[in-house]
Amino acid sequence: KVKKPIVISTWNHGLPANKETWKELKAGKSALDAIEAGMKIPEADPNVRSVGYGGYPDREGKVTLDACIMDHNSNCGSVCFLQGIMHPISVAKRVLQNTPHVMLAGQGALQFALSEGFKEENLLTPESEKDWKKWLEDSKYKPVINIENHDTISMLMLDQDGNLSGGCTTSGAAWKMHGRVGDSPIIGAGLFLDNEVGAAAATGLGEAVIRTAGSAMVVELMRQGKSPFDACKEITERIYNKHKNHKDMEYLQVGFIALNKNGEHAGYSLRSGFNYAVSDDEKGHRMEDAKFKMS
Ligand code: SD4
Repeated sequence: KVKKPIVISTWNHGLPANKETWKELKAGKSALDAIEAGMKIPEADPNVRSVGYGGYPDREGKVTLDACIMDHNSNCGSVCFLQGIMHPISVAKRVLQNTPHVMLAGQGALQFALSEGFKEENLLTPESEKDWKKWLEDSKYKPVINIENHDTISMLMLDQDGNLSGGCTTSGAAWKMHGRVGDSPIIGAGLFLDNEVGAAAATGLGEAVIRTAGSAMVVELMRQGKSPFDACKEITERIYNKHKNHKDMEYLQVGFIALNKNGEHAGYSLRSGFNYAVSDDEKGHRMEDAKFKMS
């Protein structure tokens, strides 16, 4: 029997996001509206240091945001390298709905957001500014694995009608180069779904996920008959094998979540510490620890 609706999303900040999404879904909102509503919670929360407002800036002290959203008809909207907008997930949804394109970047994304009525705001909190100044003292770029147990929020949904959709939003890797874009806004890397098969999303070091077309590969393995767990595990292992002798290996963390058309789900990560939120009618809202390859 198909378990639906079901919503899963990455990390501890996925729990409040899931709760909001669930509420909206139960109130009759569309899948995309419900995903947007949930993702806005961590985006607006200054204590979530890896998403939206309060996210760590790049090495020039600029908070730059990546987000995307995708529906069951494979319609996609995405923004990358967007600055000064509190809710990149909402702008991504407008790209999907109101433009002939999939992805808008930087100044162009900002221009579009402003034309859609979004307000420009300063997203660098005093706390983030302080941390950035401290980082400038020796200014070494070295991603920290599982930053405070959260990173990108990626959400996947199987709705009441049995349709899949998903979204991602992040401020990206802390202290990145100005202009760096991660996996999260890239359809096929940070997020992918095929309504015939399943959905997958990534968290962790975006470069490694892009190099391997991570989320698209997880979905493709599910198409070939793998369970969400086996698909996430196989692609995580592939990423490990590709990076064993790579300079990124020292700080490499990647994690995937996946959901198939039957409502079966899983998470798997390279290193320990990854968890994800699950919401369904049977057991309500809870966190599940992902299995992992190494500690
Ligand atoms: C990215 N996956 O931009 C995102 C989030 C992150 O270190 O900060 N990773 O790569």
